[in-house]
Amino acid sequence: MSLPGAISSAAAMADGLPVQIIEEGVKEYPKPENITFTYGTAGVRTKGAVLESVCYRIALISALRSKRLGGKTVGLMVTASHNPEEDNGLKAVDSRGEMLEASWEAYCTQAVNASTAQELVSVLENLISANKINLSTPASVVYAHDTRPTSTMLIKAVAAGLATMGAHITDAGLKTTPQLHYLVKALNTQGTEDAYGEPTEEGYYKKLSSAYLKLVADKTSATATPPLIVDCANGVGAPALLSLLKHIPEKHLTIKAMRTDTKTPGVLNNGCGADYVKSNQRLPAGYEKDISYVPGQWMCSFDGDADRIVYYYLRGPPGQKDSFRLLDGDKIASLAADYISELVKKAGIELQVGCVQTAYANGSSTKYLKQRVPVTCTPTGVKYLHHAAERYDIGVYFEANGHGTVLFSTSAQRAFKETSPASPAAEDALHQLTALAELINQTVGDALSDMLLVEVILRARQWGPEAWDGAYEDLPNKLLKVNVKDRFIFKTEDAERRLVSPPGLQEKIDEVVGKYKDARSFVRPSGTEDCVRVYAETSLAGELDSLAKAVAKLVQDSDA
Ligand code: G16
Repeated sequence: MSLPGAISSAAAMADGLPVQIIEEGVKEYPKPENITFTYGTAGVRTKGAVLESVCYRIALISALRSKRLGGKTVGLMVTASHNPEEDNGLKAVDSRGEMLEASWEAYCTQAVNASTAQELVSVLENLISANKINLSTPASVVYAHDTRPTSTMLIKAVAAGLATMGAHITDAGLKTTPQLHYLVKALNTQGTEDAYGEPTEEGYYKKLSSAYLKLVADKTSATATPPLIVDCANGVGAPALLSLLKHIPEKHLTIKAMRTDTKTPGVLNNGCGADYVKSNQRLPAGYEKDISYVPGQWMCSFDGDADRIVYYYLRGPPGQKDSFRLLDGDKIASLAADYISELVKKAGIELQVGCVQTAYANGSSTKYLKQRVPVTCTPTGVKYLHHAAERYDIGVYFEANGHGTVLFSTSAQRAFKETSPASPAAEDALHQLTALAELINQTVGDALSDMLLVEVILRARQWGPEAWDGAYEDLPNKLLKVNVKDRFIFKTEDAERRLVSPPGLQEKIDEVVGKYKDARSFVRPSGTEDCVRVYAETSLAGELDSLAKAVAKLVQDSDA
């Protein structure tokens, strides 16, 4: 531990914060000048090289969060997920495995920007008094990291912050983000009747694989021949996928893992990964020569920390015009919501299945889903979708970018186990629902678990790519990034569908959009990258580029 004065027990803190040790920590991990950090969509995210002070300070807050929750374990994940390799970040995970309680985010932002140790201590003291935190309560924090080169240096700062607060520390090492969320929930429920699973990486693989094998035991593969090609984004999803596959006999899942290089500098998310494929609506770079085209072959891409997944296939040889077909988060949501609703009906139980999307959801997907289940729209960010999904008995939530999962309420899970089936078909549906609730990582979107879910549904339906793709036709859509001087002047309302600032810009966007047939466009600041995102959707493919560029130009001009 780099901080010699780290205190060893919570009891030593009963009289107040260890101010002197915090002062040493602030010296050891000084805040870079002229940088303002924000705890945004998914924690703090920026260049990895400038993040040590952020890691040290958020670790202090995490220990306080654990104390506030009576000593339950909370989590910290060092990752920048879909961002380029030189970026890094820190996300805080609450005790049920969900994202940090929103009201604490403002304290995180204040703490990471405090310019002196005294200022930092006063932010922490405000947090302690507003939340009535008893400092003598023990704290427990588990942390993990992805494969980025800066992760090793950053977890040292995390560990130092936790040691400053005398927290009980578990270093989970290299993990996917959803594995860390799983560990937090599993640690806190261990030994209770709600035990989520064995709190180890191995326990995670065992839980997913045994649920999967129950669900596919008697079904032939829809994707096994040819194998499912998985682009691991050259990230932590690669070793995780290989470990998972050790638990699943090849006859039940055949995978060809691609982009699995976690060692060569610069390759993470570079020309590959879910964000590249979704944003560019094309195969990972180089696939044209790296894969031999087989009609009907399924492919999917994870992102850098394996919390997103998108599917795709080719309708003709690679490179042939319009042969690439994307099955993104919206298509996965539709597949899952449909299948689960049908099972609920077959089981003969009264449960509300609902779906949660964001403004990025393709208009066709929303129309399709609304004809089947209630649909809610929230701002971007898993934290918003997750809470909205909790309001349904079974809440399916997916962002178009492939980040999502399904939540089963406690009463729904009880109904699966306690309902007396009226027929063998109902009994089978209840067994399937029970196994699905085990298979799906209910803490957060999880590429591995979502991949198994898709596989289960495709086998049950005996669907090939066209059948799934045929559910609805996406409206032509485009996502652009615009670099601006200060993205924080862009403020939104109505689940990010309209801008309230800069003044007058929304009216100009409305005017432009009005010139196109059945078109839609919105602008919002990214919470993970230093840019403003422009989304455009039209009914006529030929008009798409012109609309997206026109709105992007309005954003650029407003910044002049
Ligand atoms: C994170 C969030 C997602 C969000 C994405 C992009 O994903 O967890 O909810 O959609 O960032 O956010 P923004 O448009 O604000 O930059 P990930 O996979 O990068 O952790």
